[in-house]
Amino acid sequence: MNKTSPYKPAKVWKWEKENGGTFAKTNRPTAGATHDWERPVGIHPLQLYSLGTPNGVKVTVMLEELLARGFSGAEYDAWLIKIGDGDQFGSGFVEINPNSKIPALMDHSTTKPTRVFESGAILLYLAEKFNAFLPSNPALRAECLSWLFWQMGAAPYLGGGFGHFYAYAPVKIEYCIDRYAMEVKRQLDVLDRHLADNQYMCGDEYTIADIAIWPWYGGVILNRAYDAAEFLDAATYQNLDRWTREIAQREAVQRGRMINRTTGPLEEQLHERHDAKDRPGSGK
Ligand SMILES: N[C@@H](CCC(=O)N[C@@H](CS)C(=O)NCC(=O)O)C(=O)O
Repeated sequence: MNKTSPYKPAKVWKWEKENGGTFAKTNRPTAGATHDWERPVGIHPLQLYSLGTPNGVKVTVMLEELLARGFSGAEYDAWLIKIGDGDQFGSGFVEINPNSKIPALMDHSTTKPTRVFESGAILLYLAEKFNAFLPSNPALRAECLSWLFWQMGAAPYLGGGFGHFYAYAPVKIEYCIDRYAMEVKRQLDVLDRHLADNQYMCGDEYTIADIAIWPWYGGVILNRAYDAAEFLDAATYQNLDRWTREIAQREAVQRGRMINRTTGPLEEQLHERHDAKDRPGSGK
C-alpha cells in the first residue's frame, strides 16, 4: 500500500468545492436553514419528520411497537424528509432539529408542543412517556441505557466511517476501509459475545436498546447495509445472526422499517404514514 499522499492540508481549511461523494450536493460546513419550509402537521399527537434510514427506522419501529402494545397515544403522522434533496435544511425542520438530521419528533400532546431530536433521545422520550420498552429495575435500566448510548456512539463508525468509505466515497482508499472495517468487526464481535449469553441486549426483555441496535447491526447481518455482509464475513457472528433474525420476525419491526422508506422493492415502501390503515406497496 502506498502510504504517501500528495495532499498537504492547508493552514486553514476552506470549503472550495464539492468533494464528489454521494452526499456532496447537500453537505456543507455550516448549520442553519437554507430555505423557508412550513412544517406540515397532521391529526395525531405525535408528528415524525423522517426517512427510512437506520436512524429513522429506530423511531418508526418504536412507534409501531407502542401501538402494537395498545398505546393509542402513540398514533403518529410520519412525514417524509428527503435528505438527498436538502429537506433537512428547510426552516420548519431546523426549528425542531438545529442539527438538520432525521429523525425529528414533535409531541403535540403536551401543553406546548415538545420537540425531540437525536434518535436515541426520541427512543428514551417515548419509552419514558409510555413507560414501555425500558426496564424499571435500576440495574436493568442502567444496562439498557448503556447499550442505547453504546449504539449512538458506535454507529457513526459503521455508517459515517465504514459505510462512507466502502460504499459512498468517490475513490476506494485502502487505509480508510481497513481502519473502519476493523472497528466495525470489533463492534460486531462485541454484540456477538454479549448475545451469546443474552436473548436480547438487556437479558430477557426486548427494549429500546434492541430497537436502536437492530436497524444498524442487523442491517449488516441481513446484507441491507452497504452490500458488505460478505466483506465483513457477517455470517460468522452467529449469536448476532440469531438475534437479528428473531427481531426481524416481529410484526411491528416489519411495519416500522417500511415507513418513510423510499428505496428497495416498492412493496416495502410507505413514503408517508398518516393512518393505521396505511399500507406499503403503493410506492407512495
Ligand atoms: N445521531 C443522529 C444521526 C442522524 C443522522 O445522521 N441522520 C442522517 C440520516 S441517517 C441525516 O439526516 N443526514 C442528513 C445530513 O447529514 O445532511 C441520530 O441518531 O438521530
